[in-house]
Amino acid sequence: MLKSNLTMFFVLVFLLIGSCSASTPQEVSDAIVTPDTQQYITEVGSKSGNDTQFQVYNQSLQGFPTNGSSFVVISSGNASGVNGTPQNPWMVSLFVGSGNSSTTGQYSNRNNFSYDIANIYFKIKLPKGAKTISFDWRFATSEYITTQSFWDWARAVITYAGQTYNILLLPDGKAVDLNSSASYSNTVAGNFTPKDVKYAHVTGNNQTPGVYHVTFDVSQWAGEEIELDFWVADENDGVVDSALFIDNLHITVEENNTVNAAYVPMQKTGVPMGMLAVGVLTILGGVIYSKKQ
Ligand SMILES: [Ca+2]
Ligand SMILES: [Ca+2]
Repeated sequence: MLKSNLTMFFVLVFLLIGSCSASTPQEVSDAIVTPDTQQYITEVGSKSGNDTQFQVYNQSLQGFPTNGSSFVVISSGNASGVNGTPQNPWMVSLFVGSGNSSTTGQYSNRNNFSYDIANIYFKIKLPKGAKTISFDWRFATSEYITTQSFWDWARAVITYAGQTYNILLLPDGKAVDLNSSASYSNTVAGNFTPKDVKYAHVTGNNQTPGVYHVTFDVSQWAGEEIELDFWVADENDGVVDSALFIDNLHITVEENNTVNAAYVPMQKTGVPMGMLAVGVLTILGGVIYSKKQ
């Protein structure tokens, strides 16, 4: 009896630790890349930051997840335990001591030194007929938006043939940081909605509500490999943190290229192509017939 109780105790402890543990780049990828886009990811990894700065969530926060049952928070501090009620600045703070501008070459939008730089990168082999890459995001911070001494920042950078494109932009086209996001953010003192995270400010206020969505045209690189880097960092000091909420990373492909003979499970079912066509036509006929009824 005692032994089974002890076993149950350790199982519970394990589950509790497990639910709060940091996430690996592969877990991040599994959580945010849509099922039909997974096949195009050739490599995922991290160039900067430690495990505590990446966290997969399997719960509803700030309108996420927007695809599937999980999403990711990437932070310049501890990314776990951000669920709660909005707090005044300093409440979600940690000097992580991971990469800084000297090691990553990444400086803030006003070119200041940065700390606790978190990165997740994806190498993506775009299929023939690739049209766009897209994802959903929100920028959150525990910094003082009113005093604005520390312009923490976030980027999503596509690299192809040495050229880089930051596609994480606010509705006015500005790159994301504490300063530029202020006019788009909920505040603890104001109308913070939904009130389910500890951050002092999160983008998506009454004027431009909800989760933001990026769509970027990649058709010029169809068939080629590109890289996508997500970056989040502290500026000037590492103590008060900021974060990026991400989900629904997706590549759209021209319809002619989405159905490929290689993906038709011919060997599994053993149904000859002709029979398959008859079956599809029969179903279509049934649909048309039932619509006419
Ligand atoms: Ca900061
Ligand atoms: Ca930090």
